[in-house]
Amino acid sequence: MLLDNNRRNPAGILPSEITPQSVFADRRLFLQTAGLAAAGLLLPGQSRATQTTLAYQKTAYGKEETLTSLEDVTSYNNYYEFGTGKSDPAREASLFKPTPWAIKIEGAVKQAKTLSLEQLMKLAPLEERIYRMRCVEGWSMVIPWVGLPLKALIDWAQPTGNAKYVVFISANDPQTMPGARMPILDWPYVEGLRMDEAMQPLTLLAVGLYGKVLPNQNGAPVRLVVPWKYGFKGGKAITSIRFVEHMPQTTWMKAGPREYGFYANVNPQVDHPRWTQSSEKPIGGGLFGGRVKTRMFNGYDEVGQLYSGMDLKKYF
Ligand SMILES: Nc1nc2c(c(=O)[nH]1)N[C@H]1C(S)=C(S)[C@@H](COP(=O)(O)O)O[C@H]1N2
Ligand SMILES: [Mo]
Repeated sequence: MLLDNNRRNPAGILPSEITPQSVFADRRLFLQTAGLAAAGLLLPGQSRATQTTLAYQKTAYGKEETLTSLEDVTSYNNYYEFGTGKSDPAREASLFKPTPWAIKIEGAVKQAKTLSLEQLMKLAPLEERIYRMRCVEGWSMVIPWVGLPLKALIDWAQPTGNAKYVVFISANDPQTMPGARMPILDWPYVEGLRMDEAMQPLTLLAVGLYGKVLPNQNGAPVRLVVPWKYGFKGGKAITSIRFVEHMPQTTWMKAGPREYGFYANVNPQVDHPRWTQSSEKPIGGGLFGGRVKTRMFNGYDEVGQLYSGMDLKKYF
């Protein structure tokens, strides 16, 4: 049959391949878009982020710092639910749906309840805070977050006297998160803070960066930011906040108890078993692209009092 067709059509074009002009134009447009996406010019998951501008107040936090570029902040990520490669989240997170969103408040609270993203964003005025972030892997970025102090949510949640720690549970949606379909970590991603760390005014629930809502790869629609701790404390796409009496087992403690402690304070004197923590590489910057010295508590000295009397080599 194929031979017959070819005989009738010397150019070798099968009837099924003769496309009406309009369909062809559509397909060309699609291929163009796909090509741009493949070339990294259209960052998947950024359409919501690039369209939605937030209303927020500027603050003095970090205004002396040199910002990491938006391009680097949104294309070099750790988000294992979308794969373990740094460029995986920007490429793979476009199917993830950050709206509508609700956060469960549970555990040791006066009353368990749920709040929407919109309700959350009304608990306190949104602020821009420029924070230095340091990943335990030895790289850092300076990011202009938009968010509200976690303290505002905790005050609203009304924890009971039994609440000594706060647990943050990230989204676990294998349908839209290819990494979550694989046993890379013990899903869902779980992080935790001691109550006084959670109430510390620096601790932020971020809903945006660079003035716009969070791109999916950075933890849309809401993620934790704790600037004096290694990046892994900042759980992304938080679905539940649970108040508990005992120190929780977090995802990274389970994955490597010798490597990742509960506190995870940035501490240049406590090396990771496999590499130094005394210096870091600023992504996209630094003098001649080199490393800079890491500061205790990532330079946020005011948190030191939270740990007075604690042996920070033991409680790493
Ligand atoms: N749910 C979830 N949250 C996460 C991670 C993750 O894999 N899954 N990675 C953490 C790590 S190791 C870092 S360094 C930061 C990176 O945040 P960024 O990609 O917005 O810079 O997210 C943290 N939050
Ligand atoms: Mo990290």
